Amino acid sequence: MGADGRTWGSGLAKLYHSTMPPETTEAARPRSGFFSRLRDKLGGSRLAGALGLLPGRPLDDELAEELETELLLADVGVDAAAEIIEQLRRRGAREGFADAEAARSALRDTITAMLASHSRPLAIPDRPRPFLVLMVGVNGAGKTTTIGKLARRFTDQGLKVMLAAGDTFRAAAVEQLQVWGERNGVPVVAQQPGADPAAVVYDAFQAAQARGIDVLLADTAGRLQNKEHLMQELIKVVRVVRKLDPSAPHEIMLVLDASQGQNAVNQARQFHEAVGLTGITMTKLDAGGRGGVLLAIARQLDVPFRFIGVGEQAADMDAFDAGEFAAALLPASS
Ligand SMILES: Nc1nc2c(ncn2[C@@H]2O[C@H](COP(=O)(O)OP(=O)(O)OP(=O)(O)O)[C@@H](O)[C@H]2O)c(=O)[nH]1
Ligand SMILES: [Mg+2]
Repeated sequence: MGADGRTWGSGLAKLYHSTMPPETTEAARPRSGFFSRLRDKLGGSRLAGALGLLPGRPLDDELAEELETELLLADVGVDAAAEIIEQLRRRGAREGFADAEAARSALRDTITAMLASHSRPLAIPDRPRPFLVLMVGVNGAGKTTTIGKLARRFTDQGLKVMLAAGDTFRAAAVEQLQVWGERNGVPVVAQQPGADPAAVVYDAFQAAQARGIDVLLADTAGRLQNKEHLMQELIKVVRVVRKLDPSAPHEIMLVLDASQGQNAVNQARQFHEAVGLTGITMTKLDAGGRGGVLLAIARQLDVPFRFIGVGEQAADMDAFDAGEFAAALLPASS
């Protein structure tokens, strides 16, 4: 490991293991189609009520208000909802809607178009090495879990992965990361609790360079986006690691919890202002979150949407896809 870094013993990791959801194997839990599971979870039927009334009737104020309410319930936000309704109104005036399905399909198209330019997957290029992904986000958003999922994904792609325990703040954060390291068979660089996160990531980057690692995934402590000193800590991590590679971090990924609703917009804006995000991943779409907030974020920030998480297991994540996401928010048959 790095000069001052050390790998935590697996004993601690085993202890912590008891507080994490156990890993289920793929065989033990056959997956239905990923997006059909997401569709089930998102329960898009709530959006369908107003649309069912559209055929044979103009999108008048009364209907627009009903549709707006349904969009707001899906966390779409006031401005994005207004834009959607305006576009739907124009399309309705132009083409009419033959039936409820035509109206739904028009709404899906509108949502897809609003998200399409943000649908840019994270591809690890051949250079630079190591490719550093810095994970940021508020408390409990799913940063560490997403690192575990990404480690699995990149390992499956044949890439050499290493994890850096940049969360030196929360008790047991290192052990949680260590469990994910063990599950994926990848090394974890860590220091003692309370260590400077910038030093941890710096050392881990050097260790990754020395070991020919392809992708270094760096965890950070959860923070409130309005807590200035925590943001300063992140800014320092970025500044310090740039001494080793001026182009690093190569991805600064914000993890957002879908169940936080509109608050995610402020989080995205404030993290972007502090460190300059290059990607957003949304978690917990299986846990009551509607995910419509991505439409609000898409209007405000030009930051790609990378992945969506729908569970606690390593396989419960997929690349963001605008069309599939829109379809999940609004299924054809509801
Ligand atoms: N249902 C569900 N749970 C998730 C998902 N992603 C993460 N979790 C759970 O959410 C909780 C918090 O996840 P963590 O990965 O520890 O979040 P974090 O951002 O690292 O949290 P801090 O380290 O405290 O800042 C854990 O219980 C995870 O298992 C998801 O996509 N779906
Ligand atoms: Mg964490």
